[in-house]
Amino acid sequence: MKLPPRSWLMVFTLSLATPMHAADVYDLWLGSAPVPASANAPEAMAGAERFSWLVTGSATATQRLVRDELRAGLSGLTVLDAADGGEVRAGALLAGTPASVPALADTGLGETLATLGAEGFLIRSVKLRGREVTVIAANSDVGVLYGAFHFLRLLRTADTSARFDVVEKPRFALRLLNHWDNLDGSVERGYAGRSLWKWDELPDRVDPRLADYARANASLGLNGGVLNNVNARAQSLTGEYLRKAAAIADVFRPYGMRVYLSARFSAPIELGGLPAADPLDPAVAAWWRAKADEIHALIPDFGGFLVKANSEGQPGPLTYGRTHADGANMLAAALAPHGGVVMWRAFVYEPEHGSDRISQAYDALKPFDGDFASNVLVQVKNGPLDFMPREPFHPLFGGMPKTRIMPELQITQEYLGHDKQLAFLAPMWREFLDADTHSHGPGSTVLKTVDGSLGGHRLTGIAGVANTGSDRNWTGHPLAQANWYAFGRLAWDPGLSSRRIAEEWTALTFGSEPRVAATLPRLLLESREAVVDYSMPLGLHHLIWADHHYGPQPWCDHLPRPDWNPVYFHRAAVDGIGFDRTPAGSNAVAQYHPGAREQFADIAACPEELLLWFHRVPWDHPMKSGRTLWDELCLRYQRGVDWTRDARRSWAALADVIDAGRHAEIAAKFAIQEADAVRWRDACLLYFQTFSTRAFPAGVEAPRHALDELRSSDPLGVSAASGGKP
Ligand code: BDP
Repeated sequence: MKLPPRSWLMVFTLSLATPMHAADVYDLWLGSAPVPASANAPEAMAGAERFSWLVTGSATATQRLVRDELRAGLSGLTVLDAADGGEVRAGALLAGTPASVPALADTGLGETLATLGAEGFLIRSVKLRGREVTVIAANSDVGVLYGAFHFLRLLRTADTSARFDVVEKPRFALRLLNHWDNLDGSVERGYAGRSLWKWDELPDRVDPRLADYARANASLGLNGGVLNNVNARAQSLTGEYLRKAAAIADVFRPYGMRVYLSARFSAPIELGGLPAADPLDPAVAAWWRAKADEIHALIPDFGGFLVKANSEGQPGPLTYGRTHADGANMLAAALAPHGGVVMWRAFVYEPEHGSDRISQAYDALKPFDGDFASNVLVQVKNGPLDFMPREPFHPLFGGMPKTRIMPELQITQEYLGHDKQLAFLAPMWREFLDADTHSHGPGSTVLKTVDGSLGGHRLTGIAGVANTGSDRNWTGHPLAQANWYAFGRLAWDPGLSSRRIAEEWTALTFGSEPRVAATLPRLLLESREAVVDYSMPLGLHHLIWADHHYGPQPWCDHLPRPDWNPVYFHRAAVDGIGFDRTPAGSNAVAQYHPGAREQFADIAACPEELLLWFHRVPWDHPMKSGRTLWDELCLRYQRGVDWTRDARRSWAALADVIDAGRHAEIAAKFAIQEADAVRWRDACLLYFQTFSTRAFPAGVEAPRHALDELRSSDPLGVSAASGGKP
């Protein structure tokens, strides 16, 4: 019987609505049940199997991955190996390159393929030798793999009853996860267990989980990982550890993932016995050249080095009176013969500097615009301070037009509630990518300054500090998987909306049960702003508890460097609050291009979301709402708390449509989030009230805690070591 198209859609939807199936959090967004081969067929094909035959190659490991993913993702496929030359039948799915599936040569898609580069792909419904077929084609095996994952994602999340006409290629060349994993198995700022790599077992035993990790990344189009912490030890460059890294690279390779390493700048001293690590010393350069050769002999597709130099105690070229460019270029020269890159971090601020901390990276690097070698990318955090819940964009975006600038985002929630709070970060990253730098006049978004469209650079990249670890659910908080997903999707296509990402991830992870589909994306999309509200609203920043960075400590003033202390940043006093970064203050606004600069510097034009970042404001300053700053501040904190209660209620209402295990685990996290939000509100408002001396406005609840109690109890339940790094 021929069903009208709507019914097909219903069959499709129902078959995917498996709300109560015992989902395994380990499976991430890839765990959905196979899509029926006939699913979502266009009217013309209704009643027929839409995908009955898979014609693909099996000569390489990646080709076999493509075959296995499609076979597992679509039930009822008969696989024909292209090498056997099998005839093309109606309902065939052809997945390959023109080399691996020769029949593709007759599809007339060559011209489109020529525009896709090494990693892009197309998915098309075409007529081949008079028969309706679907084609997933690319110029490389990995491109086909990306296409296969995308195809399965579309079948699971979109109405694909029309013909396929998809052409995709990644906007960034390097799409990397930075792992801050230490060689002892701990993870700096990691909240999801231990390092996935299990260094001590390598290279003899490679945890099979690493293939699952690489697969998850490939499903998003991520193509590399930096294995070790930016606070690097030289030991990671010893032969022993390079062999371990090579074993990881072997697992990653079929998935298109390359291995990179953080390099300690002083390694020639520590490993090579040289007296110094001066980048202009020929002996130092020769040591790095030999090291690069050694690495490439073990890992032929080694990606390159990530370097944190002259920052927070790490060694670097400045120690020898040399510049950042000298250091980066020396390493770049060692890697260039092998096609490797250097990612030189811009997270530099010097203890002796004395200027506004947020200005220091720009001051340190801007003078060298144009001096970096062509295989160097300068890796810049999204904001000029340090991964706060909200920051303006870093002025180095658009500030060094002759340099390849690579954004560094933080997926792990160092300042946004670790593994305990929901903070879906796609909206934060969108806000950043869409911010207008004015570098080439209005409309010069951050994205355009880094994707090659304004600078003309072909070597582009984006990195995210990973939130993965050995926990079964990978990310600590099950909903934090959405941030790994969002980073990967945006690294491939930075034009995607946060909503689309949230909806996709929800459907892939939880199925398409309508109440889940209506509730969870909403909670995801609201969550980051809620975290801003209850922790650091209106441009406040770094009010975090020292060392572990969990919970509020706005009163903290005892750390050895002034610019590690919250009081340095909020500057609350009887006359007001905020950091004056206008020309009357630190003048950090001068680092922005005209257009952005005036907007930030003008208290009337500055977005209220960033008000206290750029301005010092009297408590009675009138806000756009008509309220005073003090009242507005109080109500923002309260609004954040209110959101956590709504989130708990909304989540509780899904108990009958989400499997019990995941539901309970996430409900428990939301309970913590509410308690934490109350703590943030009470701590910040009671403390700031000692300066403002104003009452809380109507609508703000009476505090649940006393200030003394909050000052003396560590929110993580461990004693905050004084004098440590914040
Ligand atoms: C800060 C972290 C610290 C990192 C540093 C960095 O607190 O653990 O080492 O950034 O990015 O956010 O180098």
